[in-house]
Parts: sequence; structure tokens; C-alpha cells
Amino acid sequence: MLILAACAGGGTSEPVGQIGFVSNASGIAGIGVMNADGSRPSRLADGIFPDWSPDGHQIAFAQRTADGNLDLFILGAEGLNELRITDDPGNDVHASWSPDGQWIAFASDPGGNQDIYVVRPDGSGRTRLTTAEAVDLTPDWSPDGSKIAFTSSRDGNLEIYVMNADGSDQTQLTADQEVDANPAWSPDGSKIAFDSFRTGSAEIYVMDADGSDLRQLTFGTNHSFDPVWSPDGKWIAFNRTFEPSQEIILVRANGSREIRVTDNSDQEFVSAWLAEEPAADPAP
Ligand SMILES: [Ca+2]
Ligand SMILES: [Ca+2]
Ligand SMILES: [Ca+2]
Ligand SMILES: [Ca+2]
Repeated sequence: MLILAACAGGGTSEPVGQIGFVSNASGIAGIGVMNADGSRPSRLADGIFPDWSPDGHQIAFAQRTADGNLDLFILGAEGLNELRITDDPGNDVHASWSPDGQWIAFASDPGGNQDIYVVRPDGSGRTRLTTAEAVDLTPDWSPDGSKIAFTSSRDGNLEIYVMNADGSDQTQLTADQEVDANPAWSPDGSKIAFDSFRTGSAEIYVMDADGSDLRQLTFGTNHSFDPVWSPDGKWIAFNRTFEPSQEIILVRANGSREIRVTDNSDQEFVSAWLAEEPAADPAP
């Protein structure tokens, strides 16, 4: 059956699963999920920068609180049992769940300078991983949990870096005078997708996880940014600007084909790609 299915697909397998996103559309206005073909969008919660736990049962996200800055919250995938896990003067953004579910990496600027932190999903164990007097943001865990890719301006402009999950061995992967940002590890850990302005517009690129073998996947004048891999590693979802709207687009990981998922006047931003519909939160 598997062989037959592969032959029938002829290498054109359609994207499957659920896309987690943020939208300003009426009826969503916050965090939502939809099928990978754009059908059945539904609202889950208020907030921005959502990331789903590895088991799909919980969402970590940022929300503005009464003291005027963004803090991190966790709730069940159906919007139940909200738990606040940070409470500090910084804007806590870019939540990224570790593959074992034990940590959430995020970026914050409690002292005015943005750095990468990790915290346990119960709010304990908060640890600062970067100390550079530069912007450090958008952490993304490697699939084996050993490393975190991130964006930093420490060489004078934004580049892609990786470090061990304890913050040691911070290594620069890109070196271009334009913006390079938003790294996303492929599910097999071999590649990192990111966006770069090196052609004059933001485009999606893929490189090996050591920074070698750079490939440009998108071409155009509309900005394409913030890549997210499909769970099977065959597709990359990203955002594209069509002033004034924002749309979610899919591209084959080899660049051979694009699919437009949303086409409307609202602003949608992809945040995650889930293998299947988020599981219901277990009843307490
Ligand atoms: Ca905060
Ligand atoms: Ca910093
Ligand atoms: Ca750069
Ligand atoms: Ca749109």
C-alpha cells in the first residue's frame, strides 16, 4: 500500500495537517488553526506568537497584560486552563517548545536589551541563555533538543546563529550585510530555513544546519518571511506581504512548487504546522 501510494502521488503529495496562525480576521482576531489547504479556520485564543507543545495538547503564546507588557501563557489546545508562566517588565515573545516538552525558549527584554531565555511550562527554572549587547530573538529548538537556532545582531546586522540548549558554543551561521532572520529547523534536523533581505526583498532560504549549501526558495518583490516546516519535511509555510493584506503560502522544500493557502483582505501569519488536529485538552 505504501509503495502504491507513493507511485500514485508521483512526488506531488499534497500538504496535510493543520496550520496554526495569527489573524486579524473577524471571527479569529487572535490565534487560530485551519487545515493546510486553508479550509475550516477556527479561533482558539487571544494572543500572538503561538507555539504548540510536541503532543499538540497545549499552546504557549504571548499576551499583553495589565502592567503593559507581553507575558507568556499556556493553555490547552481548545482554550482551557490558561496558566501565566512569565511576569516581568520585558516583552516575552517568540515562544518555542522544546521537543521533549520540558522547556519553552523565548525572547525578552526586561533590561531593555533583547535576549533568549528558557522557562519550564509551569513557570519555574527561568534561565537567560544570551548576554550579547545586541538583539537576540526568534529561538527555534533543533528536533533532537540539543541546540537552539536564533537571530542576533551582534555582528552589526541580523544573522542566524546556533547554540547548545544550555547557551554554550554560540556559533554564527550566516554572514551577509542584509537582514537574515527567523530560523526554522527541518524535522530531520539536517537543514535550517530562514528569511533574508539579501536580494532586496525578504525571501525564504534553506541551508544545511552547519550553514553550508545555501539555497533560495522564493523569488519576487513581495516580502516572504518567517518559514515553518511541515511535519513531514516536504513543505515550508511562510508569510507573504500583499499590501495591505498578509497571506500564508506553502512552498515545496526543494522550491519546485508554491500553493497559496489564504487569499483575502485580512492579515494572516503562520506560526506552526501540526501533524493533525490539536488533541482536546484532557478534562480535569
Ligand atoms: Ca513580560
Ligand atoms: Ca542581547
Ligand atoms: Ca545579515
Ligand atoms: Ca490575507
